[in-house]
Amino acid sequence: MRAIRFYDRHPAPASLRDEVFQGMARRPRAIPPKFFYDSRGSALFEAICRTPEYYPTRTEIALLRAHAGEIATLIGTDCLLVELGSGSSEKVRLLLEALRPGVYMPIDISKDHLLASAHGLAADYPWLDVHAACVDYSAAWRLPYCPQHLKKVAFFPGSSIGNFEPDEAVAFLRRLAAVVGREGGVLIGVDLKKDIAVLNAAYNDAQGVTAAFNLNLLARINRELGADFDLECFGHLAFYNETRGRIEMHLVSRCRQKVHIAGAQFAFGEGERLHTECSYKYRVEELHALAHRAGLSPVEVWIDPDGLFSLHYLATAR
Ligand code: AVJ
Repeated sequence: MRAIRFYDRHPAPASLRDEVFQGMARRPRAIPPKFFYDSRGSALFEAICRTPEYYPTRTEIALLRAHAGEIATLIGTDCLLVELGSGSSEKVRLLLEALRPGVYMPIDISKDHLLASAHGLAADYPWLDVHAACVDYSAAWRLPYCPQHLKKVAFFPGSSIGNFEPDEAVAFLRRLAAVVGREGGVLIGVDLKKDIAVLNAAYNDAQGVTAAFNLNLLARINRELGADFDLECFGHLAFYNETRGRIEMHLVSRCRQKVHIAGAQFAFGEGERLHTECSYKYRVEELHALAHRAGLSPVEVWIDPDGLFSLHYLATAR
């Protein structure tokens, strides 16, 4: 087995405090969803992916399984495969086996999670060169290692593109296009618009795993910033906003209360919301429009038989 390379570009620990304070000053209050993913949050997200209501993960895995051969034909072997937000490694394993890339570069904000999965993959695929990078890709970023001779392909699974506002998604895709360069590609999983009851159920699972995931954000702030959020005094709220074409998640204050974070005091009214996530859903044509604005051309799209989820291959200009 080869040693993996690791690049630590993690934002200083101050960024959680800064972004929480900024978000608490906003009306309505909001905290970016990237802070869900401490080690407890990453584990809870994996548990969400196993709930019967949360269809995206298993549907995307089935798409990758069914079309790995076609994807490999489009991309070819020996590329530099960048994976953004490398969550559970099940999806990328299917891709690695079909593509046999020269270099695999997982990028994630959650350092422990990233290292654990990078080591697991390096152990299972002795032929694979693994360069892992701890990066916040919601801000400006570059490849920490960039061999000129390899075709570069970015894999962005899980419909994480949905966390961005549409204009931000275009800016993010434009940056991805620059990262993969000429003749590069982007393989991206995107959740589709569909029956509202199916969408609402996916973010309100009966076991309450999504609620625990949402509330863990407050637990994390308690742990890392010495705050005193009482988790009993906030409720999970998730619903599909049809006008905006997105799922919204919020934490709702159950009563009037005061919370202390790193020495500062914040009052919450009863029913006051803290917005924690948007998850946009896109029809194929809508995603194509975003891609065009970002300088990417749609090459292929795969959709499951129930029309739940899409997997797009986009290419930069030759
Ligand atoms: C990882 C952002 C794609 O939006 O479906 C799952 C996160 N939040 N359940 C999503 C999430 C609540 C997920 N993404």
